[in-house]
Amino acid sequence: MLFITSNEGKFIEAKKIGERYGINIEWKRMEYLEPQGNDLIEIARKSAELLAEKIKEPFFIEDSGLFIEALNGFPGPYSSFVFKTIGNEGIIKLMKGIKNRKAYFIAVIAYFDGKNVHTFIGRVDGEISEKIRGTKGFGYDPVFLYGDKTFAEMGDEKNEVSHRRKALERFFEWYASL
Ligand code: ITT
Repeated sequence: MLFITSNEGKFIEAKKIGERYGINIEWKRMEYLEPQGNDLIEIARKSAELLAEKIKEPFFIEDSGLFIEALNGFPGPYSSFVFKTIGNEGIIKLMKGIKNRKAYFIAVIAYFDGKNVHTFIGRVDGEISEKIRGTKGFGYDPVFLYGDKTFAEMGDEKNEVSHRRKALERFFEWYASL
């Protein structure tokens, strides 16, 4: 099963989750055009449809984002750009003094079966930490608290509960039922 992503962290996690389901995930490292929009499902679907014009074999992509309640869902669909520009330090600064620290990650998988695109979603709820904590994982993991640990302090335990795990689980269950 081909996973197209430029993000190594996403691939490493998906690979391990796939192993539990007996699905071998191969990495195609590639940047692709992501249309702008407010809806991750639509972005993922459109990105997969555009890619399908070039890649004829079945593949999947994953569009994910961090949604912070007190910031009305920011950075959401802009998570990749925000991470590259202001990063985790920027998130901590934006959240300084804010009491409501609730946040969630969403992952949307878009699978192209050679003909049609199918989407699967996963969500995990947590909070934005007061400080950057931990060194494992990638992206926003050091600022995302799940219980009393950040995802970057959890390591492989993250794979049990993450948005990616849930989206992939839905995808693999559907795939196994075909
Ligand atoms: P591709 O589009 O090539 O797959 P990307 O890194 O650009 O890679 P997205 O557009 O989906 O991916 O952007 C998601 C952003 O959210 C990106 O900055 C990630 O680092 C971050 N992110 C996604 N899942 C995460 C996770 O499990 N832990 C921490 N950060 C995550």
